Amino acid sequence: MKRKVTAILLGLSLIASLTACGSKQPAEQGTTDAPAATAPAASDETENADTLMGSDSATVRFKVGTTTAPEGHYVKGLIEMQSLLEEYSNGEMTLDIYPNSQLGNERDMMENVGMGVQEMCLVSTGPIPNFVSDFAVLDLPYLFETADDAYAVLDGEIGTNLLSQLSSQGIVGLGFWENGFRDVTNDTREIVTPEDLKGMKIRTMENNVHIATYEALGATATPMAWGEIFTALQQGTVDGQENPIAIIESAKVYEVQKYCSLIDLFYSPCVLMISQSVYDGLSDTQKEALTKAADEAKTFQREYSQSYNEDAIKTMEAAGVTVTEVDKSVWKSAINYDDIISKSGLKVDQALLDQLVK
Ligand code: EAX
Repeated sequence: MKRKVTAILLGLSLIASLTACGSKQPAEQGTTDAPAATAPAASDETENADTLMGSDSATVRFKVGTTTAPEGHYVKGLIEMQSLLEEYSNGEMTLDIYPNSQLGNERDMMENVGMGVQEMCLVSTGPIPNFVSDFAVLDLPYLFETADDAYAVLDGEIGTNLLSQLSSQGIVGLGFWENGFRDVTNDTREIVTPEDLKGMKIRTMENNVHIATYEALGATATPMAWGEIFTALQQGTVDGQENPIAIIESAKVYEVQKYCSLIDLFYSPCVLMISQSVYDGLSDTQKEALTKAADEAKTFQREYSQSYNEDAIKTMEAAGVTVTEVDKSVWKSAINYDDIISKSGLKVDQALLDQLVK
């Protein structure tokens, strides 16, 4: 049973009308141990609206949007954070989670969070350089060898500086969570080397570095928001798309794409964002609960994401998809940063790039 709950967020400028549901009992709050991240049986585990809405009794509620499927790694991390936030705020604060682009595409959600009309979102770095240009360096191909290398940079000085630049947009960055290494799917032929990409129309994110990279590899890059992609694949407007395995599997992209090549071209983080005006209205104790819950959920979400891939690949193979390991050194040798930087129009902060490449 759903019912409407109207929450006045801390008497601040933001008054949000929020939808909550009545299924979660207070007794469910306050889980002390963060469950260990385990590989999901993604296809038979469906999160329903009742799981996604926070406890009814919480009075400070944040709507958080993502474009991804309820079964995917973003939402699992947010569900974990919902439970931690309820615990650390003694039931006062919670998240209401809206997956599947219900609150709009990533660009729109960022804008809305910046304007304070939506409290939170979890978005990939895809649209972020359109707001804060320095983020684009994170999208360069083969920048990170391993996820651990990426975590070290994203949780360190470089990541912290990037997150703080979001304040220019009215946004507080609560941390880098994980989307993952991006692979490519298509329905035309097996892709083993960049040669096989030639002439293919590949959907990319609306991100100039990604577009320039695919163009440099000989594909025709077709940028579009995630929400439009399924129809584009079904109708053959594009031949393929690129995303981390966790997204490909949880959104069942494999049902319309026969080939998946593990090129790991970009490491894709995502950023948990909250509106600056909402954040500023919280008490120190509330901010502390929020930060603690976000940090712990980030660790959980990354572990979960890492554990997901192997099972997801098995699911795809069982569905008849040809999953191809590639020789990444061949792909790396086809990449030239100067070329990509000039084609993407990236105004690179050379010191930042040098620091990253080092
Ligand atoms: O943020 O647009 C994309 O391809 C993203 O990877 C997806 O929406 C998750």
